[in-house]
Amino acid sequence: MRTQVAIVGAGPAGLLLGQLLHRAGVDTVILERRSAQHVLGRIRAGVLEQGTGELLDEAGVGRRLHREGLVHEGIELCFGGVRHRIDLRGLTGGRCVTVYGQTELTRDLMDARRAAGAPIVYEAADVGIHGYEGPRPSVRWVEQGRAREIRCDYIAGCDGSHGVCRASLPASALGVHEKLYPFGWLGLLSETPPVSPELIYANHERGFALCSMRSHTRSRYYLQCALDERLQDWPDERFWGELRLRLDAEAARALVTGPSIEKSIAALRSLVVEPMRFGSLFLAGDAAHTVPPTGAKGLNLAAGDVRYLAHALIERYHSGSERALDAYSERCLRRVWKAVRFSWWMTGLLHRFPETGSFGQRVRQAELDYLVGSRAASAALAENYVGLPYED
Ligand code: RFL
Ligand code: PHB
Repeated sequence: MRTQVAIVGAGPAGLLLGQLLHRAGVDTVILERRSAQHVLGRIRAGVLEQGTGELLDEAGVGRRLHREGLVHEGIELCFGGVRHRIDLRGLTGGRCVTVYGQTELTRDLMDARRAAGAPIVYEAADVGIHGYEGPRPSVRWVEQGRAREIRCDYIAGCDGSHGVCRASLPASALGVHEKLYPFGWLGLLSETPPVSPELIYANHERGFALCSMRSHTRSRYYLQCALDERLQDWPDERFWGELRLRLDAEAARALVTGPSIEKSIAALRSLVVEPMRFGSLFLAGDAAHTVPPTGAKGLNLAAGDVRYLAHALIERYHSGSERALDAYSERCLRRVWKAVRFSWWMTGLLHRFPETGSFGQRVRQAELDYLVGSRAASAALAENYVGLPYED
């Protein structure tokens, strides 16, 4: 078997890359370790930057996003028991974000790939990448007990933070920059109307809380929790009670509770590996970097990498030029580091860090106060939240 680009991983990065390349006449094969159902069952991101929406339009998969996605022109910061609105649209010259679940986006991309008849192998076991340093790259895997191999020109490592592509690289070739945070997020999804029309990011002495949503009837809430917290210790009533305590009085009163559909705990970390290219292997999305979810950047960064990679591969196949492929890693990393910085800053601003004591908490309060009182500081938050521009 042979293809032009072998894509490892069918999360949003792999599927979107496949779709952009397919529309430009570049052949791809996608290999995914899990089943399609498993991939669709993961509840993750919810906020798309405008630039991500534009890329989905370019990929021809933006129709349902525009029909069903909720355009948000602002977010709210809650501290000291009071909510303050950040006017995203007003502060960024008209830019907004759209609330549209990663699950929905993944479904749209899966449907598009099926409609295109482009190959995708689910439940591909023991995926291994070979020869990417030399002239004959290939990917091998096991499919229903049979060993398979595909030769290709390029390999796209879109296999997330626990994938095989990054793990296959020699440690000496990689620069790894990591920061772990001393807490996690406990998330709950429920079939209840959102507490407020816009997202609420709350800083409270009991810890951070976030009120998000998936639709007018489905809510997504998060609580900062200890790293050793166990799900079984968090029955729904305890979650709702704790959330109420961390919100302002009006939101606490308005909160509609109901049975959870999903509950999970995620540790928070920042990680970047450099470079993002090794010979004919290109890393994209969570395979190359992880950000804490506070700034809603993970999925959007994955889309940003894919945008640069797809355009570079299309240029290579259409004009023979490798210029954009050669610039890929540096170009991505410039944008990635800015989002890493923003996510780290938002995390520091809004969470409770017990080890920094009362001094740290008072400095955070002063910064929040400054932020909502200064147009310049609010604008800096807003322009990062809606997404920084691309280089081309
Ligand atoms: P994914 O989605 O992890 O997909 C990688 C795919 O590769 C497969 N795979 C393999 N396939 C073959 N062989 C192997 N050896 C393989 N190993 C792995 C996996 O099964 C999977 O299908 O990475 P991708 O495509 O780079 O997408 C990244 C995003 O999923 C991620 O950044 C976001 O979900 C992060 N994130 C958020 N991002 C946002 O932009 N906005 C948000 O509001 C937001 N909220 C969040 C989040 C992540 C969260 N968690 C769970 C950490 C909220 C949370 C709670
Ligand atoms: C979500 O809806 O899951 C979500 C929204 C905003 C974030 C993180 C997660 O910053």
